Amino acid sequence: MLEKIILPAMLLTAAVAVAENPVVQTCFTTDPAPMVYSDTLYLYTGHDEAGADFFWMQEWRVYSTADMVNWTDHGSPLAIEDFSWGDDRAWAPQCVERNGKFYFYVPLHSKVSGTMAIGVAVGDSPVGPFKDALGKPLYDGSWDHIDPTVFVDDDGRAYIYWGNPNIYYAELNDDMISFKSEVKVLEQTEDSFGAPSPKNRVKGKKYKDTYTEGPWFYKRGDKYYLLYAAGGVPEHISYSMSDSPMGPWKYMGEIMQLHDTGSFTNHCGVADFKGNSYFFYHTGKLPGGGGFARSAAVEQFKYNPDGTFPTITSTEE
Ligand code: FUB
Repeated sequence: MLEKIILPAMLLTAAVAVAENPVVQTCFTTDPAPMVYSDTLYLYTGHDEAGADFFWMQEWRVYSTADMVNWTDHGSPLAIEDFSWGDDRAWAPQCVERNGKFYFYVPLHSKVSGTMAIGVAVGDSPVGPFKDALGKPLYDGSWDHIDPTVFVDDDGRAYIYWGNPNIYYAELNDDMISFKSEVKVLEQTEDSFGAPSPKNRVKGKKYKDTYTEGPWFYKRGDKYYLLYAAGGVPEHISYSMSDSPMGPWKYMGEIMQLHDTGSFTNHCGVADFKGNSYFFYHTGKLPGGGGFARSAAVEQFKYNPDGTFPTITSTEE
């Protein structure tokens, strides 16, 4: 039986929802990835351990809410030990639904390559249990292979992006666990991402921005969005937009500027839920928190009339 816990996440006053951050106050929760399914918002996170000196992370966690006020802790339905070929670094996840199955994409350290790899687990429920779908990595062989983000388009075609500091992308097959297209490295330019691809960046040159990691890919209306952590260390959140799922992309600017979040990384996920838009990210603001002890936070926001993002500021309310 799942234990229902009330986390002090949101206070409702009249018709206005006010965030109380961090969302989860019972443990450290990183790299928040929201998924809306059947009237519920599920939040998939990583899990930093208190006192860690690096991102030595062992499990992913799931929370859910029907009202952005009361949150249920579903524990950890997926961990490093569920991947026979992995050994640590349970980094930024995303779960997506297709035809009643739930596909949980994760980066983890691969014993096969000795670098990072993308894995995918599958389950029949948004809260698991999940099982390694392939028994091997979906994509392996470089430290670049982190932070997968997947979106199933209105026409049923599915796409995946990931990477640090290069951006990789491909179309997935209908089975969601194999590639339909070849995997390509996206050529970054100043117009598309604020700076050229890492290999073409001139040392010491100041660019508008620099893609770093943590892409979050989705469509809203007829526009495609790629949000990402940018600027190296410390990170802010920026975004690009496109009229098509595989680009070309246009750099649009910063969403969450650099400010004192107590964490040198940031990592975003966005969802529309029950008529409101929410921007999830992480901070080091839970007591005892910091760069390796991060916590999911959320801000409600409104898109500009043309679909662009307003500037979003981190709050502790
Ligand atoms: O949580 C581990 C890593 O830190 C993630 O994969 C990155 O996006 C950064 O948040």
